[in-house]
Amino acid sequence: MALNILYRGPEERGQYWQTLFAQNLPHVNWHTWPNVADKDTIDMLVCWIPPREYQQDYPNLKVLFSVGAGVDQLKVNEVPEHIQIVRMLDPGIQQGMTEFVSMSVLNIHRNTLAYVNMNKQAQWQQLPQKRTAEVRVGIMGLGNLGLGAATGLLNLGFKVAGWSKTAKQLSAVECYSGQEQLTAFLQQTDILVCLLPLTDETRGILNHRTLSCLPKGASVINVGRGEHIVEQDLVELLDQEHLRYAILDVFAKEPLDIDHVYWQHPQIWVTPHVAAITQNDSAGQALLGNVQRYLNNQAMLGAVERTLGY
Ligand code: NDP
Ligand code: OXD
Repeated sequence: MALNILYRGPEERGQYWQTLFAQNLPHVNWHTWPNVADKDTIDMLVCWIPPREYQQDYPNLKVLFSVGAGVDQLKVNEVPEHIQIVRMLDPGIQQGMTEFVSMSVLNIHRNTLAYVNMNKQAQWQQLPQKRTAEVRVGIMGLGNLGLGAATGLLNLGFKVAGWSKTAKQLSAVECYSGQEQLTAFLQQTDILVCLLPLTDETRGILNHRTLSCLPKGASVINVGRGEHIVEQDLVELLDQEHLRYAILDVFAKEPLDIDHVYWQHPQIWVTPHVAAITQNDSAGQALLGNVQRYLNNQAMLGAVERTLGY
């Protein structure tokens, strides 16, 4: 029986992937939401946010593919057990994230925000400059993206530590794991990078208590999800100058409201969820590879562990 894939997302990406599948797996039928003649035939759904009634509308759905690395937007807990959830392991996303984290850490390290503010007032002032080897970057989340970012930062000469759920041993990265080592990890971090998935365990993990464990003058980069941070606590610690800067790419509500306090805050730099964009070519290959694995009865790469939520 033919395999039927339903795609929901930007038109250009859909056309690119449809062509890729037609060239490589011509017996697979590609449909673009909402144009489906027989909804009962759909086996796989590829999307960022699924259509509202997808579980009822596509009763024979077997796989839900996220077009992004994260899956929290799919509401993992609400997806029935018989539907497998697979996230996107796109080398293009990893490369983009390594670039964004390196850029953000360097901007904090080289005082870019301070110089931009001083520029506006024609103020000539040289700020003290440390060497990268004196700066400790701590990455929360040592998964696909955290490991890529760690490599990029090590290449720039930063001291790198990481925190994950399970214990790891990595050369050149000081590894911490579990709740019991979170405080020790934070206490030795000058620039904190959040690259965690959003789960019940990680929601609100950056709050007054945890952010206060960072040394005075530390900075925060959030490229995980907005809900990892308790916004009011972050702003309070920036205002009190316990924290120096925050570079924020993700927000609890996106787009960020026009009157949100973050926009005008002199110590905050906002970017509109652009740290790592899914790349049509490399992500298309990743999707194609997974569909081929599925057809060969092999395990797909990036399959989500239900009990963990990522
Ligand atoms: P992975 O699943 O590969 O890695 C997740 C990491 O987080 C793992 O190291 C895991 O630990 C750790 N982790 C999970 N839960 C906990 C916990 N409770 N305590 C400690 N560590 C924990 O994910 P990726 O690296 O691919 O992606 C991470 C996130 O980045 C995505 O979920 C998404 O939210 C975000 N993202 C943001 C983008 C942007 O543009 N801003 C783009 C792409 C992704 P362990 O290794 O022990 O399992
Ligand atoms: C992703 C994202 O998860 O863009 O890929 O945030």
